[in-house]
Amino acid sequence: VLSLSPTVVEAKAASVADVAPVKRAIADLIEDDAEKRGDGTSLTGTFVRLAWHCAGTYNKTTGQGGSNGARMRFDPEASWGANAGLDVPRKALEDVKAKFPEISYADLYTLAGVVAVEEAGGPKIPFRLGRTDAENGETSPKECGLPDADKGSRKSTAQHVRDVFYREFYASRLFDRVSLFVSSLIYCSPGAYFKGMGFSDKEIVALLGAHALGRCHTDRSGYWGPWTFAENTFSNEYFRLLVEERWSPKVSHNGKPWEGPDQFEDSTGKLMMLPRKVVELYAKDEDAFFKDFASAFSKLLELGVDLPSAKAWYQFW
Ligand code: ZEM
Repeated sequence: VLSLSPTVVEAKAASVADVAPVKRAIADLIEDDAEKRGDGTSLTGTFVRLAWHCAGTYNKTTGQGGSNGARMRFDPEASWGANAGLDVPRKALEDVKAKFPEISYADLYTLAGVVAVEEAGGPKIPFRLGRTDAENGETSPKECGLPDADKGSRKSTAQHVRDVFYREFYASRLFDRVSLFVSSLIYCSPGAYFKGMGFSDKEIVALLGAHALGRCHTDRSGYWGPWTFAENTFSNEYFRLLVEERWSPKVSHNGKPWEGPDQFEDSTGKLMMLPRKVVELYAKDEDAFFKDFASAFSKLLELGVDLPSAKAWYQFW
């Protein structure tokens, strides 16, 4: 909890009013682009993924990464495989940046995710301005920490889990629109990744509910299709489908990647136990999901950003 001096509180109130036109411009961009596409897809999910991949580089141990800096504009982050396709939302946001040059790219990219959630009917996300932009060549995390950013063995183990999992799913007849969201939950929940950033199991599950929005693209992740049947609407459908389908592909065993043949296990396994309770809660209680998502997403977007002391968060507004 922040203790803000009265002047800072006033300045914050002013910033909320002044950021409204930027939010409007982002919302208009989503709408106009959706009209142009005319195929039911939109920038909504892609903006949320952009915000998440900006923030998700944060490493608590080194203090590196995070949405501050907007380093995804430059290599190496621009060409990380995990960021494939995120040049699309970055380019789209250039129009907004041109209209409001005062806002940093780092604030703009994260704000776009916030606006996308809100415009899709999701909760209001607490959002503060004040991120600054890094120069090209300033430190980026050395290797891509998305989404397996914990210590030591992570590259081999987590990446391998992912590879194994993806391969199995390609081979599997169960690969369809609902399977990938199961993969995300299983892949993420046991990992030290989000925990290392200070997220609880509940917050992790709430964050993954963002997969109500958007879709997978064959030219980005290699997958195809949305997780839900209404990809531009923020809802608890991700959780409802997860509970109703009761699918649980086995991807690991005793902390190691599962190397056996394709198989599925009941969700009472260790990996799924804790999150499963939360999934059921969110599947039943959309308000609880909205509330928890708003605070977890807000927290995510501020990782590594020193807002209160920077004071810069209201300088332009
Ligand atoms: Zn996602 N996500 N995600 N995610 N994600 C994709 C797309 C989107 C994982 C994942 O496998 C993938 C979080 C965490 C994790 C969104 C939001 C958030 C895609 C498809 C994949 C493969 C990319 C493509 O092909 O375009 C995994 C493994 C995660 C665990 C760590 C968190 C946290 C999110 C937000 C809070 C969103 C909105 C999309 C849809 C993107 C779009 O373009 O529509």
